[in-house]
Amino acid sequence: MSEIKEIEKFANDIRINIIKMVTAAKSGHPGGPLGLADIFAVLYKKILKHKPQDPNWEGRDRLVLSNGHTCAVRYAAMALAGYFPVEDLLTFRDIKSRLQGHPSTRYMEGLETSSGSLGQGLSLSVGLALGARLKNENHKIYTCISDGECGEGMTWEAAQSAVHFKTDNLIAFMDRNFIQIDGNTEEVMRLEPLPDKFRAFGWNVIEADGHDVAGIISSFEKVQNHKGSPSLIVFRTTIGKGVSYMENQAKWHGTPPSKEQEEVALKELVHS
Ligand SMILES: Cc1ncc(C[n+]2csc(CCOP(=O)(O)OP(=O)(O)O)c2C)c(N)n1
Ligand SMILES: [Mg+2]
Repeated sequence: MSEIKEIEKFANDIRINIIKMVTAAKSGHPGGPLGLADIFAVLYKKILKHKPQDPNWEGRDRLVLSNGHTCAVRYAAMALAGYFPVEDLLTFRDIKSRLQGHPSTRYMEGLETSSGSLGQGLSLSVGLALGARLKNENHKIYTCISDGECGEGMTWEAAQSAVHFKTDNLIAFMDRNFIQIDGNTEEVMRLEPLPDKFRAFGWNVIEADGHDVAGIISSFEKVQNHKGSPSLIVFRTTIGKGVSYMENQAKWHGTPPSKEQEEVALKELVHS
C-alpha cells in the first residue's frame, strides 16, 4: 500500500472510531473531529516526532488542541497510533475515563494542555515556543485552532505576540470549516478575509485543502523550516466529512448520532 493510501485508511479508521465513540457516549461532538481526521492522520503518521510508548518524551513535538471539543479526533488518532488500546475509546466521556469530553492533562498523558475553553491555545503555544527557545530545544509546537476561536480576542493577542517574538518554531493550523456552534461563521461574526488578517499581523500563511492527504503533508513540509515568523496553515475543511448527512451541517457540531444514524454512518465509512 502506498504511504498516501495508508494514511487515508488511517483517517477512515479515525472517522469510524469517532462515530462509535460519540454514539456510545450519547453526547459529544462528531462534526469537527470528522472534519479534522485527515489532518490528524497526517500528523500522527507522518509529521509529529513522537513516541506512543513514551508520551512524555522530552524531544517530542508538542501538539496543542485549542478547540478542545474536537478531542475525539485526537483520542482516536492516539489509540490507533498505539498510545492506548483502541477498545478504551468506547469509554469516551465516562466520568471515570481518561478520555474526557474536553481533554484534561489531569487524567491523561500525551496531551500538552487541557482545553475546551476556547481561545487559549494559541497564547499557550506562544509560551511553549518561547520556552523551547530558551531551553535550546528544537522540537516544534503544532497548534490546532478553529475558525470559531477567531471570534475571541485572546487569539489575536497571541497572533500579535507570536510575530513580535518571532516564534518560528510555532506552526498553527486552522480548521476553517466556516461553521461554529451558532451556524455559519460569516453570519455569526464575519471573519473574512481571515488568512489576510494573519498575513497583516506578520504570519507566514498558506492555504490548503484539509482533505487532500498529499496536500496536507506538503503544507506541513512547506512551513516546517520557515524562519523569522510563526506559520499558519488555513485548512479548508468540511464539518462532518465522510458522513453524508452530517457534511456542512452546524447541527452536527455537538449532536450525537442515534443507533440508526450510527449504522448509516458506519456503512458509508466502511465503503469509502
Ligand atoms: C470560551 C468559550 N466560549 C464559548 C464556548 C462554547 N462553544 C463551544 S464550541 C463553540 C463553537 C466554536 O467554533 P468552532 O470551534 O469553529 O466549532 P466547530 O467548527 O467545531 O463546529 C462554542 C462557542 C467555549 N467552549 N469556550
Ligand atoms: Mg469551525
